[in-house]
Amino acid sequence: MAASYTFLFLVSSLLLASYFCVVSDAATDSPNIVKGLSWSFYDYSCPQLESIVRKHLKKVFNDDITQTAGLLRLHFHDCFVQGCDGSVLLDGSASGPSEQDAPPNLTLRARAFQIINDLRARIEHKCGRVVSCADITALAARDSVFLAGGPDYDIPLGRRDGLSFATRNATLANLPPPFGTAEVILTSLATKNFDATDVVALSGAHTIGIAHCPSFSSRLFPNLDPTLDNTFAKNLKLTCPTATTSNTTVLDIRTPNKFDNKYYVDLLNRQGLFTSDQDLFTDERTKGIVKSFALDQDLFFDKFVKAMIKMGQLSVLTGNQGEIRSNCSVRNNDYVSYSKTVVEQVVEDLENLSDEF
Ligand code: HEM
Ligand SMILES: *[C@@H]1O[C@H](CO)[C@@H](O)[C@H](O)[C@H]1NC(C)=O
Ligand SMILES: *[C@@H]1O[C@H](CO)[C@@H](O)[C@H](O)[C@H]1NC(C)=O
Ligand SMILES: *[C@@H]1O[C@H](CO)[C@@H](O)[C@H](O)[C@H]1NC(C)=O
Ligand SMILES: *[C@@H]1O[C@H](CO)[C@@H](O)[C@H](O)[C@H]1NC(C)=O
Ligand SMILES: CC(=O)N[C@H]1CO[C@H](CO)[C@@H](O)[C@@H]1O
Repeated sequence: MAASYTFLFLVSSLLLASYFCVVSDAATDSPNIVKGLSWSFYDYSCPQLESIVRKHLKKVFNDDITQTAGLLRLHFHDCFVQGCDGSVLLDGSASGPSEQDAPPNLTLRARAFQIINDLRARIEHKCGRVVSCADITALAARDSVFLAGGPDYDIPLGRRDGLSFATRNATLANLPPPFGTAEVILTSLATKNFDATDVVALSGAHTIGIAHCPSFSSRLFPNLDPTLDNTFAKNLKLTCPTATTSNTTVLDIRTPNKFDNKYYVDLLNRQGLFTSDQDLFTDERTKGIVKSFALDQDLFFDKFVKAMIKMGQLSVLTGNQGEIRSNCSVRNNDYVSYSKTVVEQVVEDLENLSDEF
């Protein structure tokens, strides 16, 4: 009897101790959370949210692992232009040109938008219209990182969907160009409060995904950028015989579909694809950080998670701001026959997917 009480006491002390460790870790390590967002936002209104998203994405990536990159980039573009408000998802049709139509968005994947809308239908079916498209996009990016082999981490939720498009000019002004030097990228991201470590860590997202020739052909034509590794440059010229070919190539030649620290190993070997990547290993302010991430994947993961949580809170709408969009592609006001269409769609989804739940 006494022994078992002692045992229970030990166990509960251990549990308490680990509880307090977690709490104090959270207090010291966690980034600040914007007012209105929370780690437990949908715990009551949609407790299945995170498992619905993860389960569906596992299936999607089983068929095509390259979709992780499209979803990760979508969240980046959403957040950098006018805040993480889901505005990047809006179709241009209803209210004039949208973020999707500005040049940097021409290469966002159509499939990524579909996946977000598929997730929205599944979530609405389970929980009603309580989860924003901006939060779904943030969760999809988080799960893309993890399911591609990267770190798993919590993100704060509670974003609301924006009512307006970003202008074409705002889109161009907020997304830095791939031909920018480290100076350009550092200056651009500093306006959003990202420091050199954040910049190098966020650029590590280029450990997955692809790019089209025009995004890096200024390094090949008219003259070869001398910082390019010779063999790497030769192969790029085979893929891109002219500056405007629409061919694509992978961003990380070592492990193109795996979320790891090989992107930094590429940079050490002068095999970064964009000037904005490679110059991080030239500029004295970022070179040491690149090296440290190439040598220590856990360090990269740790800094990446911190920077992503920061990015995911840029100019968010919360509380009663904005709306919870029913169709991620359209504002509720513009969605005239919304209730009928959604009900029909949800019923159809339910029938088709009943074995999934
Ligand atoms: C730091 C400045 C950045 C620049 C200049 C930049 C630029 C680009 C460009 C030009 C592409 C290729 C587009 C194409 O030709 O198809 C690309 C792809 C990509 N970017 Fe970035 N990016 C930056 C930061 C980020 C950040 C912060 C993330 C995410 C956290 C990110 C995630 C991605 C991903 C995953 C892809 C591959 C997309 C796909 O395969 O569909 N990028 N980026
Ligand atoms: C957008 O930018 C261009 C070039 O910088 C400028 O000429 C134009 O007036 C701007 N448009 C708006 C609506 O601000
Ligand atoms: C790239 O595109 C060109 C046409 O513009 C084509 O001839 C060539 O075979 C393509 N190269 C690769 C590697 O896909
Ligand atoms: C969402 O809106 C788009 C654009 O108007 C439309 O094509 C699509 O069918 C809508 N989706 C649903 C589920 O109604
Ligand atoms: C559901 O299944 C029917 C056929 O059973 C098909 O016509 C329809 O396109 C499917 N809908 C979705 C959303 O997959
Ligand atoms: C102008 C243009 O081509 N816009 C595209 C931006 O990206 C989305 C998703 O691929 C397309 O649906 C738009 O047509």
